[in-house]
Amino acid sequence: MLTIDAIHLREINMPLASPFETSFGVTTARRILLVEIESDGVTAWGECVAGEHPYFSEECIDTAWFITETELAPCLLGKELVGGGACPKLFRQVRGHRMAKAALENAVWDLDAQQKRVPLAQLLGGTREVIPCGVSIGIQPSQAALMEKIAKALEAGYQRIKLKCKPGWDTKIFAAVRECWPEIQLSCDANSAYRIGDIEHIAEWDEFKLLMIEQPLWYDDFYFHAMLQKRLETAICLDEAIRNRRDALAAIDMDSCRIINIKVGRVGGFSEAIAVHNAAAERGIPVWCGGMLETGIGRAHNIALSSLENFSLPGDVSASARYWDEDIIEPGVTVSRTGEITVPTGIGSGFRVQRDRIESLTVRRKTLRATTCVTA
Ligand code: OSB
Ligand code: MG
Repeated sequence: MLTIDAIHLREINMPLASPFETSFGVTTARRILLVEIESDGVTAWGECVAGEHPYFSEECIDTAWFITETELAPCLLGKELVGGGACPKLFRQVRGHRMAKAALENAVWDLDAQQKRVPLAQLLGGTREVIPCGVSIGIQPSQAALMEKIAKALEAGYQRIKLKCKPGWDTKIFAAVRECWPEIQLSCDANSAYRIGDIEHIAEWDEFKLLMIEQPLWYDDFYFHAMLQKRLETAICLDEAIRNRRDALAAIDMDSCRIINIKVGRVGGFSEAIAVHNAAAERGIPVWCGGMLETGIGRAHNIALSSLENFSLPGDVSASARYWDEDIIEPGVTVSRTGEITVPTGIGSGFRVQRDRIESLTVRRKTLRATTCVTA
């Protein structure tokens, strides 16, 4: 049993090593909500992956901060917990706000692993010793710039290249990349930039033998994705649309997708991420771990999650240096020449949090403690 004595919220600001452009815009720096929980003198961290704007999902850092402070933290503080798995029930009354919930729940799992003196990956049920890694390459200022980025990633050993795309940055780009690299594992991610009227346009991509097409249509849709999947040879992978296990079941059953991207923040925490993983595994649907431009804290949690058996496709979990000039964990995450990350075998996440560095990046903070109820 563990009891959460205090929850520290902070916002850090961190410039990205290079700008990241998707169909919703360019990100040059991140505003990130970190939570640190305290129990019996042990502390553990969680990262909230909500963006600066509510573009990927309805959440953003400011809604996450507000809901964590006013709703979620009070649900946890002072409670006796058996572990991270106890969180979803405690948070049940709050609808949505899954990224805010995940930051706290994941911190509780991390804390539990530390108290039990086991690796977080093991506590989650992971079995993989190394995880296969891919990269997500943003929309570039030019085709030449893109080719250069791909060449660099392949040289570093990454096993799969995912291209962010949108109308105007798609078919021609895929053709150019395929011409240069006919055999690599290649995929694309539209972040919902297309509509069902684009069905014939998207069907042209079959010739590029993409590993998958990620979230081409509306962020909350299964019906039109199923219609599109019927028209395609290429597998659709859903990202934004999968919020929980029930969504995964619906999407698989309707054949809206044949691959699922699991982001622990998007589904509300490790418990639900494991449930989605298991539901997909039972139905023969492979999954992979998505990324949200995380710092080392979220990245370490993604690595632990990716150690589960059905994370069989290369994830978007890549080296710290791709995102940050200096990460906030030590050592930074590194990828081998064969495009793999070794799952740490140390206690907890297996990485040390660089408190001094976090301190220097902090722009806002708040400590919440269990309010002692004075009874007459
Ligand atoms: O859709 O996978 C996505 C980044 C921010 C928001 C959404 C997405 C992404 C990425 C980058 O693709 C993944 C990463 O390298 O962290
Ligand atoms: Mg995506």
